[in-house]
Amino acid sequence: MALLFKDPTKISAYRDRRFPGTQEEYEHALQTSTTVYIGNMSFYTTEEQLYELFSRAGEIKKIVMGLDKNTKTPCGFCFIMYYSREDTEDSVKYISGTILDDRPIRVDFDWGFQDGRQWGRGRSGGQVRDEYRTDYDPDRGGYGKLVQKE
Ligand code: GTA
Repeated sequence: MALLFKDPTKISAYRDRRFPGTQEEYEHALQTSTTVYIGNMSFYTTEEQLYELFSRAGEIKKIVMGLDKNTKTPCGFCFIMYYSREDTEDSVKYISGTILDDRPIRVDFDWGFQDGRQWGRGRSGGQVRDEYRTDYDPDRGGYGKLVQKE
């Protein structure tokens, strides 16, 4: 099972600019951590819905909702911590791409949750990617924040 993810460069396309370590340490964390990041969520998806869906891969230790740092309301992502690495890998393999609240969600390996990571890093409070969007997405606050300012 774990062999499938042996090459850490293939494990995730995302790089957290705020990871406090070397590239080698980052890759090691991705290979061993029991945390996944969920992206492309509706702002209206609840923790209960996440528990129901993600428990299919294994027992969940904790869910941390991603929040807009200004409004303190959900802004379309979360972190899910499992107890076992095998369940973490199953979550990425089998749940990524499935539909939740009419949206294909993305499940990505994560280096591990730390306090502070639950906040959107965009200048307007939400996720960085919602600053740059040019489409209209009613489940994620309408137009991207930069378009709204025009
Ligand atoms: N494991 O894919 C992910 C992931 N994402 C997208 C966010 N997080 C993720 N974790 C994993 N996998 O804790 C985590 C972050 C943080 C929390 C919120 O979620 O580690 P964020 O989405 O608000 O900000 O994070 P993040 O991740 O730092 O932004 P991103 O998307 O990588 O953007 C980085 C840079 O690219 C920025 O400098 C930005 O200016 C630029 N950028 C991003 N999108 C665009 C765009 N469409 N056009 C131009 N520039 C862009």
